[in-house]
Amino acid sequence: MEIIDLRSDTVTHPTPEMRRAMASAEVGDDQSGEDPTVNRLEALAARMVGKEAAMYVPSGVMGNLSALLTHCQRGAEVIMGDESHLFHYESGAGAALGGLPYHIIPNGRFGELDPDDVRRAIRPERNGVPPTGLVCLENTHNRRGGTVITPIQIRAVADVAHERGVPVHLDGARIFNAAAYLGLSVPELTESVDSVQFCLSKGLSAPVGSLLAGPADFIQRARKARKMLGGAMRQAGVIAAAGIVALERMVERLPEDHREARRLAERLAQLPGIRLDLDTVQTNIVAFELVDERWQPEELLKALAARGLRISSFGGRRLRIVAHHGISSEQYDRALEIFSEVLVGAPSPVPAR
Ligand code: TLP
Repeated sequence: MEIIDLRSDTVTHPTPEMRRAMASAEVGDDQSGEDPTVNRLEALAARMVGKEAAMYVPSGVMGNLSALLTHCQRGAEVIMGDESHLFHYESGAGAALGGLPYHIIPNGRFGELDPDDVRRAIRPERNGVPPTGLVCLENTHNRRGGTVITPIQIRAVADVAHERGVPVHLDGARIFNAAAYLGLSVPELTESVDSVQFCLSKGLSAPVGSLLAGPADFIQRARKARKMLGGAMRQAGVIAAAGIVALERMVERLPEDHREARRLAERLAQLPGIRLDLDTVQTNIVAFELVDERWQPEELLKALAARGLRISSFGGRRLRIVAHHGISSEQYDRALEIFSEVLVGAPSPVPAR
């Protein structure tokens, strides 16, 4: 049986061009700064996100954690959204390993933070009151359904934080998707934040890796955090080579994923038992709620999987589909058919493209 895996864009495989680049990559000891391919990737990444320098890390979690540890002193609070990936899916690492308590404020419908909430959350400097170390934003916003925040929204939060001397970190795991949606360059989305983490291993299809970017002195200090976390590598050029191909070749095609996600969402929204806010379908993620009480979400996932369709869950009745490079238009059509077979009991006509 053919498997259509829409759980995440992290399931993407390296392209043939990436594999060729990996096989012929020039390498050296990256811990001594001697891997020419890693150096090239870091320079390219920094330029593409409009920052002075960048550091290659094995994962998005390590990129975010390195940022938290570099920006903050032990005991400082990190302000973040209650629906953020940092809060839900990163093992509470900043708190567990860095002694950084999380100060949670509500995420808006599109993953935005209200600047007034941020202002109220930043602590006064007083004995006994925990200092505020950092404000974190996320773009695109995973649990909100791949939604995008604009440069104006980012700047409004950054201005409030900076007025109080607090830096801002952007979890931009899918920042290239956000830029594609808005028709802007990534630097326009990062200019008012102090650091940004983005992933090569999601929609961009590289097998491994993320980058943390920011001012040169910040990245120099972040390298110490990466080393402490065990994330400093040796001949990492072998994997960084795929990252270069990801940045040079895979960014332009992201709108294809956005179009397929939209097409899928519009059809899904018409099926019984599904509540889907089409306004939030902006990039490659489709988040929706299973409102048909006859279905338990786990049972639905099982019924879909039995027909070859894999999707993921946000917990509760909220489910997620992610469009990505590995899936053809015909497979999206088949995915819709499977949904229809399961929820309605009969195959739906293949939608017009
Ligand atoms: N997101 C993954 C996992 O949560 C399963 C996914 O499938 O969406 N920030 C954001 C916004 C992310 O979505 C992710 C990964 C990360 C950070 C962490 O990246 P990795 O998994 O490379 O450590």
